[in-house]
Amino acid sequence: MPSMKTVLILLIIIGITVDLAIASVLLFNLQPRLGGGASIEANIVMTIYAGEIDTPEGPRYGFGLSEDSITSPGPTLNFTQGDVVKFIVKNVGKIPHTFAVVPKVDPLNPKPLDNYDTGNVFPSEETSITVQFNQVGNINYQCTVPGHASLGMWGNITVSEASGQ
Ligand SMILES: [Cu+2]
Repeated sequence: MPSMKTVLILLIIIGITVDLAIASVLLFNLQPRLGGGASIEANIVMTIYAGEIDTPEGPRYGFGLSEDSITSPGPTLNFTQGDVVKFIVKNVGKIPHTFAVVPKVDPLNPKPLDNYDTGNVFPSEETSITVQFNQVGNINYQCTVPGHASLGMWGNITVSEASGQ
């Protein structure tokens, strides 16, 4: 039979282990929130393609809702207040790009809303970011790589009032 002392030590060890497990789960869950509300359940999932395109005016950068519909600037995205949108951002171009939600396009010094910025997505890679649209109004998305928005790598976002409110 194990002594009372051994049992107590075992119980303390089990207690610490459980605490550590709970703490790591909490920390793990908090992490995505810092990066843009990823822990919130999305009601819309949208895939955004980022890349470069050739135009009569020369090479431009842009976004599209399919790989072969990339435009410069990108398409206008329409949402309703309260929408939680999971953007899957795929880079189908040849250089790194980002996707960020901003109050206003700024090619050199963008200020993403609530850190809603994927950071670099490298060619052939994809990432996702979950964005909650709480405020009615017209905002933008853009690539935050310096200068890319100047080459058309941005688009409009409209957030409309939910009906019946
Ligand atoms: Cu870019």
